[in-house]
Amino acid sequence: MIGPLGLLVLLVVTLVSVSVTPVVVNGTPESLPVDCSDLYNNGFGNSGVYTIFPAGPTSPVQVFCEMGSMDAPDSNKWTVIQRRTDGTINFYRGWEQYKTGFGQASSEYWLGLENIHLLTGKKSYKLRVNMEDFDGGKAFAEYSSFNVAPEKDGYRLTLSGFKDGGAGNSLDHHNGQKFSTFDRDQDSSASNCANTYLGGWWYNECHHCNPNGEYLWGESPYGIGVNWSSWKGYTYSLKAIAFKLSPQDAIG
Ligand SMILES: [Ca+2]
Repeated sequence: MIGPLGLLVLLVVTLVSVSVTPVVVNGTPESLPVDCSDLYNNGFGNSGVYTIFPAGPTSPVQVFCEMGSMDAPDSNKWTVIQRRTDGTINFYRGWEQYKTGFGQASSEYWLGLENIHLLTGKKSYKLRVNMEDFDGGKAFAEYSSFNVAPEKDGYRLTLSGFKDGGAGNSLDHHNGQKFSTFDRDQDSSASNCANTYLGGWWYNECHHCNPNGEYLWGESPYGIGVNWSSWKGYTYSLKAIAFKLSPQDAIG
């Protein structure tokens, strides 16, 4: 039996032990993981949500890692930088939100332009874009190099080495463009593309793909949905799309 004093002590001990439980950090200060490939090499083999440090030890960021499967042990370890799956997260946001990131690593999110820029400055990455329609169709596009410039250059996109996985090359139209949001128009159009097409993107004049557009479940008005025009055109909003990075030297 524990008396009232015993219960009080137990409660205090429990509270103290909860409050001082350290935050679990994947890796030591000397080897903080920059991306999912680092985590995999540190022994974390399962796909899921992890913490990475592309901006250094004081700026942890949550990310979804696709680690492949036992059947394909040499496959790439993908760091997801953008994902749409169900429309639960609003992607019509301003510059500061696109700069720092938003959403949930377990569902829909944007990693943030600053994080993506810092990532692509630390290693040489390839990009894969996987997508799905509402009838079970799947396709992808891959680029052997992907880079995002610093904010002072408008987070300009540079990519090359297209490989077609059935989706077509809709991202090529955006190569060399600065990033635009409704409150920071850096596109090549006289209009405000982000405002017209309801997303934030490397808009040109204006887009061939709109992955951060409005989530609209298939047939939808021209250009405002989650479009990948070379696969499904401008009036079809995809069920799912994900942008993910893997180091260029990875096998697969
Ligand atoms: Ca404009």
